[in-house]
Amino acid sequence: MKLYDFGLAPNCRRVRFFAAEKGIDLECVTVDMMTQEQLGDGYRKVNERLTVPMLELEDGTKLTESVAICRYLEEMQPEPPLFGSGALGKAQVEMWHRRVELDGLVAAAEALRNSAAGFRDRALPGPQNFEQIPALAERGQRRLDAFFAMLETRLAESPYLAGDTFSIADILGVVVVDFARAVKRRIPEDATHTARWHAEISARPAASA
Ligand SMILES: N[C@@H](CCC(=O)N[C@@H](CS)C(=O)NCC(=O)O)C(=O)O
Repeated sequence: MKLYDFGLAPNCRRVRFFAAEKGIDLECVTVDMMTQEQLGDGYRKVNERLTVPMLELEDGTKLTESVAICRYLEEMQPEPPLFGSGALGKAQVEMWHRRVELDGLVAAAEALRNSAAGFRDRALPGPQNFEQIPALAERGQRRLDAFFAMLETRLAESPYLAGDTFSIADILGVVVVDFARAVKRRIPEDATHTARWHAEISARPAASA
C-alpha cells in the first residue's frame, strides 16, 4: 500500500503513527507541500482533491480522509484495537477523537492557515482557493486555549483521553499538541497531567513514524 504523504502535515502524521502502532508498513510517497506539489498537474492526476494523506491500495483503489484510512487499517489489522472495544469503549474513543479533531486540530489549522504567509489564498485545503481571514487566526488561538484546558481537565482524571486504554484519540491529541507549535503554542507550564501524557505517548516508537 502506498501512502501519499507529507512529513509535517498533521493528518499524514496521524495515519503514519496509527499504521506504525499496528506494525503495518506503508510505502510513503512524499508530496512536498513546501513547494505546493499537491497543487501541481502531477498530483492532480493522482488525487483531484489535492490533499494528503491518500492511501492507494494494491488494486489501485484510492482512499482519502485520514480517519477513513485509519478505519480501513483497523479492519485489516484489528490488533491492537485503536478505535476502542465494545459498544461503550468505541463510543468513548469516537467522542474524544472528534473532540480533539474539532476543538484542537481545526483550531490550530485555523490559526496557522489564516496567518502564515505560505498559506496566502490557501486558507483551506482543496482545489478552491480561499482568502485568509485574520480574525479566524486570532479566534483559532483562543480556541487553542480552550483545547489545552480541556486536555488538562480530562488527563487529570484519566490516563488516556478515552479512558484506561491508548487509542487514536491519544494519537491525534499528541499530533495536535506538536502541530500547535507552528502557531507558537505549547503545553501550558502548569498543565502537569498533559505534560505527563504527552511525554509518555511521544516515547512510543510509532510516534516518530
Ligand atoms: N479531512 C482531511 C484533511 C486533509 C488535509 O487537509 N490535508 C492537508 C495536510 S494536513 C492538505 O492536504 N493540505 C493541502 C493544502 O494545504 O493545499 C483528512 O483528514 O485527511
